[in-house]
Amino acid sequence: MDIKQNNILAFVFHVILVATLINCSTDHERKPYIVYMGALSDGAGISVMEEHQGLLSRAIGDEKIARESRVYSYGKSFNGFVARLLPQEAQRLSEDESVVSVFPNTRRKLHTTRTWDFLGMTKTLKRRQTESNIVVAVLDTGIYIKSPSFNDKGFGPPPAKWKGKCVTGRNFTGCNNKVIGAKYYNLDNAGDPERDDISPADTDGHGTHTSSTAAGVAVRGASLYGLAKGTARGGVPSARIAMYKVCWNGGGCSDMDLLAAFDDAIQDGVDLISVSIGGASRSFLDDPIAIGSFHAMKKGILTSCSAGNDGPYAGTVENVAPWIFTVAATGVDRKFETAVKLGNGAAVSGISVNTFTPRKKMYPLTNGVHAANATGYNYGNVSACDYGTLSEDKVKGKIVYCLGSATQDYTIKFLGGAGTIMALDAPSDIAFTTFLPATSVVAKDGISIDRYINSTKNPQAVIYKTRTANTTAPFVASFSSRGPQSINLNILKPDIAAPGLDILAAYSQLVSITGDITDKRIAPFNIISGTSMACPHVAAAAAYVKSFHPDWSPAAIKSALMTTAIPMKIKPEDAELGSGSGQINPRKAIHPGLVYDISLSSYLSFLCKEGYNGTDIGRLIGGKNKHDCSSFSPARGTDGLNYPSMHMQLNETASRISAVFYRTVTNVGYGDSVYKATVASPKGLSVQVVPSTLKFDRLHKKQSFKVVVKGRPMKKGTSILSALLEWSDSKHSVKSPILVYKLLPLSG
Ligand SMILES: *[C@@H]1O[C@H](CO)[C@@H](O)[C@H](O)[C@H]1NC(C)=O
Ligand SMILES: *[C@@H]1O[C@H](CO)[C@@H](O)[C@H](O)[C@H]1NC(C)=O
Ligand SMILES: *[C@@H]1O[C@H](CO)[C@@H](O)[C@H](O)[C@H]1NC(C)=O
Ligand SMILES: *[C@@H]1O[C@H](CO)[C@@H](O)[C@H](O)[C@H]1NC(C)=O
Ligand SMILES: *[C@@H]1O[C@H](CO)[C@@H](O)[C@H](O)[C@H]1NC(C)=O
Ligand SMILES: *[C@@H]1O[C@H](CO)[C@@H](O)[C@H](O)[C@H]1NC(C)=O
Ligand SMILES: CC(=O)N[C@H]1CO[C@H](CO)[C@@H](O)[C@@H]1O
Repeated sequence: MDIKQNNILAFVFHVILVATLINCSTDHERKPYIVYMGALSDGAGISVMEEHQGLLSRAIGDEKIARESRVYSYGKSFNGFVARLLPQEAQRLSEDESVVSVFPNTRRKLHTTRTWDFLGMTKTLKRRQTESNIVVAVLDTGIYIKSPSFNDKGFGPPPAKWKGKCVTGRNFTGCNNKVIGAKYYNLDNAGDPERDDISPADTDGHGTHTSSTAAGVAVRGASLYGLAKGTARGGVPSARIAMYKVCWNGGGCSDMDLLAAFDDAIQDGVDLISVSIGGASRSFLDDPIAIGSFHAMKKGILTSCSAGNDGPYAGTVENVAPWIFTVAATGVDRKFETAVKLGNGAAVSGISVNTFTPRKKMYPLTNGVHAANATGYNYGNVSACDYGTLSEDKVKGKIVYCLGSATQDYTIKFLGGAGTIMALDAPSDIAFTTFLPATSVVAKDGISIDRYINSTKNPQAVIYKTRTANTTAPFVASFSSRGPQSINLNILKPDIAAPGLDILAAYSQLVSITGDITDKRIAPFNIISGTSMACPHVAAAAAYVKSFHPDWSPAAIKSALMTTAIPMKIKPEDAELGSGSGQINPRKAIHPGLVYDISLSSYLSFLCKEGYNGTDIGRLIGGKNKHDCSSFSPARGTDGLNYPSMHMQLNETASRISAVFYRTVTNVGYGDSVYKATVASPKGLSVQVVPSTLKFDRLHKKQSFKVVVKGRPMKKGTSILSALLEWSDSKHSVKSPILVYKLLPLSG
């Protein structure tokens, strides 16, 4: 979901989340739980459904109730089911040796044209024919297939490997050769027919936007009412799209629906999965996105996920499993400026997406204090123009100046105002689409406007239509969630960054551009912001790499994009906790030189090292043989994984810095080559690479090295030390950030 809607909906979703997590012993109501059983067992003689029914009967102790309580069986790509259970039944199931985890179903939230040129992927870029065999799965709010971005002119039939389906329904009459698959999941009845189409149709706009960002065809002259005019185009315009609708208007995105979509997508033959959805981080075996993407990875499918919109605060990153590509959002070199002129001739500039052209030269101007409703409720903040504090009479036809929020435009429109100027407490980089002529200004400019209002009898102002302007980029968007992560402390997340601020892409015409029913603006393209918008950029970049290297593993594709990313102009308080390895550079990523690959068994060793139950880990691969942690070679080093970035978290009491990272790189550049390591490290951090030269005499040869990081206790008040390792053969530059993070002691 884009940022603004997020603010409103987040509360609702959090309430649901808390309610389902409370283990209420007096509650005898059955609730949906997900029972996850790992990989499919091969040919044990009974069907998956019978197996589930048997398990349920034993746990519940009543065959009839057991039959009624089963909601859904997964069994295409992994094993598991959903059932309505009492807490003690869920407990009994979790103790069964065939079960990996049991967790209550929760609901999660949804988290341009120019962006691809900005990323160096121009229209004339070299592309492979194979791009049209690539299928990008998008788990989202559905799709508006009539959008010009999904025109299938010139596309042949779906690739032969495609096994997916196309479901029709209200406002969705079928697929085409661009959007080759479309399904919806409503196991939890999260879809309300009063608010959404129970079909793959997109009544929100989000899914249409993310899908077209990944793989929309080029549409010339795309804009939002003339704003951001240019050619709208996905990153891999020849690739196919498969939509799996798992998010519902007003109902959020249910865990059980997400898992069902993964179960299908993996089997359907997709190449990449893009998931712009998140929720609080959890242990991997209780997290549907971590589970689904793990089974996708096993089948060679990389999953790209949004990092979340809870920045700029530290520790907010979501979707952190090491096999997920976790994406932060950046701003591009374009901003949306909305100018204001005051009656005294002064000009002020703010940001917003204001599609309205003024009809008059000037409008009367007022502020919340002057427009207060004397007889109204006496709660609420008048200067912030809170709902219920203003007088309709004093607002009608006027531009109202309000403090502190970028969301009062709705209130002012509701009261019949002519516009709003909002002064933000903290600077923000997001331009929101406004309900009426409106802009957000910085506090300092706000004070000068307020002073002018107080200084004259008839204050006046006019708000102009938004114009685009150049700005310096890239930078991490303020809302983009930051690390460090809390699940595996020594894997750096987010992994990578891509544009997610003010992105123009296709939109659903079943909804207005603000989502509000009183808004009559229906448009084929819209400008929205979020890590949701960044995620499909990375899915597309990964698809692009895959079209050149169809045999590369998900980890190799991820490595190629991470080690060739452009390190970002970073704020010292964030460092790579904001941007990961940097902004994607897809053109470079098709020739990375070296890759850090990760095999399935390395992931399993890593999970063993992280303390997950060995029997459960064995279940993730299935098969006849019993596996447990002793079957996998033990993970070595501080992080225990061949990750393309290096990270170490210290707790408050840790004194010295001491870490060893073991790494193996595979030569994918030239047969004969010599790579030398260089390290840029800050004062107080010693980084040694052993050996510091790697010689390769053929392609695909692997070489190992270790990185020894040492340092004295960090200076008081310092929490981040960030270094950069670069392997170079003079033609390739293979970069890995090394980040040491120390929790600052709680003050007081
Ligand atoms: C002021 O508030 C009262 C109470 O909510 C409301 O009935 C009245 O219509 C408001 N007056 C104006 C002019 O908006
Ligand atoms: C009203 O809101 C503004 C902006 O958030 C804030 O600066 C001010 O302190 C608030 N006033 C009151 C009385 O809460
Ligand atoms: C303008 O007047 C209002 C109401 O008297 C007051 O709250 C506000 O602080 C004044 N603004 C400035 C910038 O002086
Ligand atoms: C903005 O950038 C574009 C592309 O780099 C350039 O052509 C244009 O002249 C710039 N505009 C301004 C106002 O600097
Ligand atoms: C893992 O869980 C199983 C079943 O819950 C238990 O029997 C076993 O002892 C556990 N293994 C380890 C290594 O903790
Ligand atoms: C902090 O880390 C040190 C070294 O890893 C460990 O011995 C200690 O128990 C940890 N302290 C806390 C509070 O976790
Ligand atoms: C834009 C559009 O076609 N909307 C239709 C969606 O479906 C409902 C119910 O069938 C119709 O009433 C709308 O016209």
